[in-house]
Amino acid sequence: MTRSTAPRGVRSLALTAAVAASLGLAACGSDDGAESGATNLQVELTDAGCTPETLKAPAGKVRFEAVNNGTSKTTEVELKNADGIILGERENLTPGLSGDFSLQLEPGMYDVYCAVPGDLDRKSGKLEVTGQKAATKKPVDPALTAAVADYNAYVQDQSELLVTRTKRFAKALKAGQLQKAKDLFGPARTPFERIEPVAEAFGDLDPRIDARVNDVAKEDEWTGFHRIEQILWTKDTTKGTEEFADRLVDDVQELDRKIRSIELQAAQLANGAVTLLNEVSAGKITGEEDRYSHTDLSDFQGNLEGSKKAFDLLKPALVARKQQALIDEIGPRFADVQKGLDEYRRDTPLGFALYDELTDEDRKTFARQINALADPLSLVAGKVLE
Ligand SMILES: [Cu+2]
Repeated sequence: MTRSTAPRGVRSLALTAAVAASLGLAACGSDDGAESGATNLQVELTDAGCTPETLKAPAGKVRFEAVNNGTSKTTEVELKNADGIILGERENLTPGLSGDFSLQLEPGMYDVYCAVPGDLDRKSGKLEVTGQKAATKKPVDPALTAAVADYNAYVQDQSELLVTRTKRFAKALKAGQLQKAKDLFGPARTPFERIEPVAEAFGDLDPRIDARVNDVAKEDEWTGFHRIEQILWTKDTTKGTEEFADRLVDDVQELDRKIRSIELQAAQLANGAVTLLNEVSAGKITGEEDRYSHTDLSDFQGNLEGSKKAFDLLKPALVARKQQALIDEIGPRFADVQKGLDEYRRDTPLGFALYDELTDEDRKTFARQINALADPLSLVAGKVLE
């Protein structure tokens, strides 16, 4: 994966070192006072994973910071609950970068997984969150409960749309209608791209539906939209897609059922939107997602809509926390990215220009706009937990 620009979360090493020093030994359970009431946890990325390997924090608000002082063997950190669901993560932490996320943690054991994309064999570190579950629980803010409930409803609506459009796409594939199938490909993907901010909660359905060829260990395990895309555009036929079309319909239907029982957290909406935007500006910006069809811009549009939905739903909670200034900063930046995308709207089934029309300079402009948005957006999770 090439990176056109540095992901957000870049801070000077000097500052990181100063914070680490004030904590003594990048210790667990310390509070550097950067965010009121939060426990600050720091890990350093190493060749083998993260150090320290065990962390402890009291239940409540936790701010998690990861720093890479020079390893290329570990570039991302994920915090997972006992069910393996990713609650927060930072990616693309190449040497010299650090990144953080905040979330509210219940007592229990969590995994701190530090690796490079594609490495599935790393041993996880452990985070123990101590305290009494019911007794320490603060009353839940109704603004956050509403945000989560509304996002859940949004995710369900989009998932239903995904099933409908995927079935239509599969029907064209199985009827041998090549052009129709190509026309339906991008629009079928859009609902999935809209809910990608919380795709980590989909478990292995995410790769089954949306993996690129380089995301799978063996090519014969590769399924989903992009497997079909490759056949349609490189072989110019629907032949050979039938089996993948059936599996894709099964997988989006399974996702639709799973989504009904997914429990999201408010911080997950905000963190998920930021992670996704970082992924767009650092990875998808190269055109890697839809490398055969070049339908990337409609995916970006979906990613932007899903991220904006999360932000819009969190606004009342931000207002209640006197964060109008942050809202006023983020709002125009969403509009800037949207304006940039709107320039490529076309009157085609896809609704957008093909991505290979964009020059390197055009792509860099996009990446800059997206980073300018992701930067203030990354503060939202910490604020809503205050
Ligand atoms: Cu995707």
